[in-house]
Amino acid sequence: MITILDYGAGNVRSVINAIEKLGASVKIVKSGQDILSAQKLVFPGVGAFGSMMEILAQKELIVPLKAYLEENRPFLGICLGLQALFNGSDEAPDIPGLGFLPGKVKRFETDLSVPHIGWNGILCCQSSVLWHGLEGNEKFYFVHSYHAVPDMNDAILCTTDYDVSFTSGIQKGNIMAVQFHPEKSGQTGLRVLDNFIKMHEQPAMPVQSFKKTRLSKRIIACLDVRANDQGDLVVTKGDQYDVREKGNVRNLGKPVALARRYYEAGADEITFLNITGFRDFPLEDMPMIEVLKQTSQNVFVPLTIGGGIRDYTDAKGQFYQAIDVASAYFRSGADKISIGSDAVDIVAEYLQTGQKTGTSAIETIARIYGNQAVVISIDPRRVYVSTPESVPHQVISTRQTGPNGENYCWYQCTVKGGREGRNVDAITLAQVCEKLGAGEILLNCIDRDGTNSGFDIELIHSVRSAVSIPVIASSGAGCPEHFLEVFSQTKAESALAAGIFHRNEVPIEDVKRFLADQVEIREIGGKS
Ligand code: 1PR
Repeated sequence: MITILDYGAGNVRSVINAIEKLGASVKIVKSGQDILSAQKLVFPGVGAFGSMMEILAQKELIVPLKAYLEENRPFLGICLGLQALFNGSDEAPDIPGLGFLPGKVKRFETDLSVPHIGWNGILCCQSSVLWHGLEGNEKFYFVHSYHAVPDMNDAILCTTDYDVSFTSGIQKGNIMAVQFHPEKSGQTGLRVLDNFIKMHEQPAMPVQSFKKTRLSKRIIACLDVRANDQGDLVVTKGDQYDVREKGNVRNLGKPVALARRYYEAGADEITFLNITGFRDFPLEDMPMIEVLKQTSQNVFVPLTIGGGIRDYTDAKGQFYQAIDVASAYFRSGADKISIGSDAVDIVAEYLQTGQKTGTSAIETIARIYGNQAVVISIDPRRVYVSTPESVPHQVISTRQTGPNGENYCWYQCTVKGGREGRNVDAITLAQVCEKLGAGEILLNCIDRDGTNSGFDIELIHSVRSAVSIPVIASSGAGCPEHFLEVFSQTKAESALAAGIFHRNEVPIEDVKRFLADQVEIREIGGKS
């Protein structure tokens, strides 16, 4: 029996699913007594350090947790569950941590994008029961802006490089914790969890070791989901956002089955976009929640979901906040949510007032679930202009000239799946969203969507250069070479595709095989 400390913020369902998949039963902590009577305790910390410690205090879980740790009983902390063990964090300087290990948690200071999101390796410093069956060259999924800095080295279990070398695992007796997410790290992660469940008598040491670890570029499969005219939830795909062919919604498969296929093929992440979320409010349109629940039972890589995340009043006058929708998604297995239309309205308002309200969906969700959980999905369209001064927007010079020979363009943000344009450009949108607390940008391009003509490199380069959070390049992938192009000509951290994967024109395996010697990627076939 594995006891899980779920304090109610973020995706604990994936940890439960992973442990159950491994054949163990799970008990959720309801009170401090459940901690004291646990045989093995897993603490999957998610969200923000301050709110985590406050919730633990409100629920009177801090004293029993400290007692459990002091008794040296089997403990596995994950992500914030590692950070909580230290004295405190720069993320919430006034709120103490558990103080089990001396040291602090600090924000990454680097020119690389923060959060550190994606698949990176580990350098093992100590043998551990967690390492059974690992070769040492595996990659794990990380997502965090802060990292532990122990005062003493003796508890460091492993380190990872992200510009600096940081502590990615600690071990003191039976107390173990990892900064990465084993429940999101495919087969390798499941092995680490299984090792904790089994608690072999002897520790193990992986045979190989990297000299330095490197963050991989991520390949993301995207599933645009909506109900077709018969009312079935299907994966669809548009050409420049038009998903109808001869009047019918294109049906490219079932969401849960396709997501599983992509996971098994080596996708580093899966994104679901509920593309009619702007009119079908997700809390009334429960199938998407069901899709997430079912997917997270068998897919152990990160899941992002977008569509309809905004404040909403239903026909009976009941008011829902965007965070209610996000919370329902996180509880159902999402690791990140993505906000599209609402982000454009939030930014338009910010540009008028110059003030943060503190109440926007971006701010409220980031405050509770952490910046890394908030992705902004941008649906821009090129607008050509003859001079940079002719519009009050961030204009770029383009090599792809306009219909009247224009050498400049700006990227107009749209809402409602491209149906309406707004007076906001994509570069400004990304910058303001970063300021408001977004952790990642999913950068689509309506002109390229479904064309197989390659990513819009100029757009991606301009947006990525303007922000310090990771950018997912999206729209237009037609062959493996397009992925190489986007990774070599821009600093995008990941690239997303839909049509070529759905139609099996270019399987994910082929993209990864092609990139293998040219770009740092997570290998498929055995590892991770
Ligand atoms: O506005 O917060 O409700 O979110 C709605 C979400 O649905 C947004 O993220 C928006 O991008 C998405 N969406 C809305 N309508 C469409 C549509 O296609 N009609 N899909 C749509 C956007 C774009 C990409 C696509 C890539 C790669 N899909 O996600 O997967 O362009 O495609 P490709 O590789 O085939 O070129 P809200």
